[in-house]
Amino acid sequence: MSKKNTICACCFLLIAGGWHSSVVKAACVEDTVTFNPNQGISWNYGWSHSLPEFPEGCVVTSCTLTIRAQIWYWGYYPYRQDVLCSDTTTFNFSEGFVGSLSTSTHPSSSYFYTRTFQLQADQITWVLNDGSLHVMMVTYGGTYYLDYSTLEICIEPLEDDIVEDCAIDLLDLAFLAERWLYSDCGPGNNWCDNADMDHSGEVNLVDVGRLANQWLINN
Ligand SMILES: [Ca+2]
Ligand SMILES: [Ca+2]
Ligand SMILES: [Ca+2]
Repeated sequence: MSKKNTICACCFLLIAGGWHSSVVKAACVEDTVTFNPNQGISWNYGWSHSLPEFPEGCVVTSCTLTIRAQIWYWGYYPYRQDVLCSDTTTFNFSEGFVGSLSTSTHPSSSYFYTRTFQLQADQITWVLNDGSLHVMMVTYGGTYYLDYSTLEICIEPLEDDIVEDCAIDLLDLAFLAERWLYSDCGPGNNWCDNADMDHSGEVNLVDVGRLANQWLINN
């Protein structure tokens, strides 16, 4: 980035304004752990998911755990298996309960069934704090097969967050300044890496005005 361009963009940021439109992009990331679906498992079984770390300020729209499993034998009453999660490798039912597999979710012992659970607010913070979540299948004497487990989290991106990190800040301004007056923006280069916010093909005053607007709204 040249110094001249940075100064220009900063000046414009102070004087520009007024232009505004609503563009909300979906941003979901997921992590899938696969198992050997032919390998029978007895008793409790744990695994871990790992996602990128999330910056503070991200608004989570959904966070789900999807498990595909076949329950060959339920074991003793209450004929269910419980899914727990944890921030550590220690699990407890009161904070970590995610959901249950039962004879209604898995009616036949001959088939795999896929079930998706919504994580609770506290459990989502365990994902956000370092991107990782520990999961445990708790059985009551049963035997089962696991195919895969997927942890997915969806973040609501800030409008016009050029560097999509849930904050409108100097990083976005610097990024825009680096692309100042680029005129070859299009779908092929993701509109100059989001810097061409209005998709006009060029990074110019209109884009700086838009960033300024979001800056005022979000800071
Ligand atoms: Ca964690
Ligand atoms: Ca940003
Ligand atoms: Ca533009």
